Amino acid sequence: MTRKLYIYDHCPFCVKAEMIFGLKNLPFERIILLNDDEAGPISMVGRKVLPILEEEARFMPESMDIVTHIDQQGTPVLTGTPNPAIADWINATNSTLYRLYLPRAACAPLPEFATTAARAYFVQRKEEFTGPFFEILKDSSVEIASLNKMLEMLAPLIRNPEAVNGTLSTDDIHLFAHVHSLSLVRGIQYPPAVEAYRQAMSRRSGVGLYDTIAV
Ligand SMILES: N[C@@H](CCC(=O)N[C@@H](CS)C(=O)NCC(=O)O)C(=O)O
Repeated sequence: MTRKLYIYDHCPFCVKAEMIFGLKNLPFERIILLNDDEAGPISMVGRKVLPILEEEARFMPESMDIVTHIDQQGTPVLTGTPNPAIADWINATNSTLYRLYLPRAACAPLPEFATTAARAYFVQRKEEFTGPFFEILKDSSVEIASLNKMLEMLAPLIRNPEAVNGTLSTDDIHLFAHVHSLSLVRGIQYPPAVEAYRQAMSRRSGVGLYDTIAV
């Protein structure tokens, strides 16, 4: 069976959906839509949202529904118990991360922004929430320092580079998607435990980091 996963490369929810295929070594067709393609997702699930999984002409939205569905094919891999401290850490860093991330994603050489119109669509919609991107990009030093401090607090929570709590769990899906977005921000300093985790999860999930295009 060929499964198709419709995604935007920059989208952390799409990263979650992609990860489970890599973690389970299951093949899939990776299809990146232009960010201003409204008709495509609407024709599949009735609203403009990605990721979407297409399986035997049926369409499934919602990243964690996709993760659960794919994990249930054969032997599940996400068998570990989540640690609430990981969700707390993600929540505590979420707004700072996405304030830094969105303007950088908007400049990045990603396929969903292959046309000027697609990039402009993203900028216009996201700036409604964040304010002008150019203002955010002028100086990120305070936010970067705060994230660097938070990463020092994440390090002791990582029990194993191969799985944050020792056994793969949904925490790995949420945490790696988060640090994947962070990899687009230049100047972030990763404590050794966090660096080992980023690299191991990138390898295991097949989702590459943005380090080489960080802004
Ligand atoms: N709850 C959804 C949220 C997905 C979501 O918000 N996706 C964003 C991209 S990161 C989206 O498609 N937003 C509409 C848009 O970009 O126009 C999930 O977990 O899959």
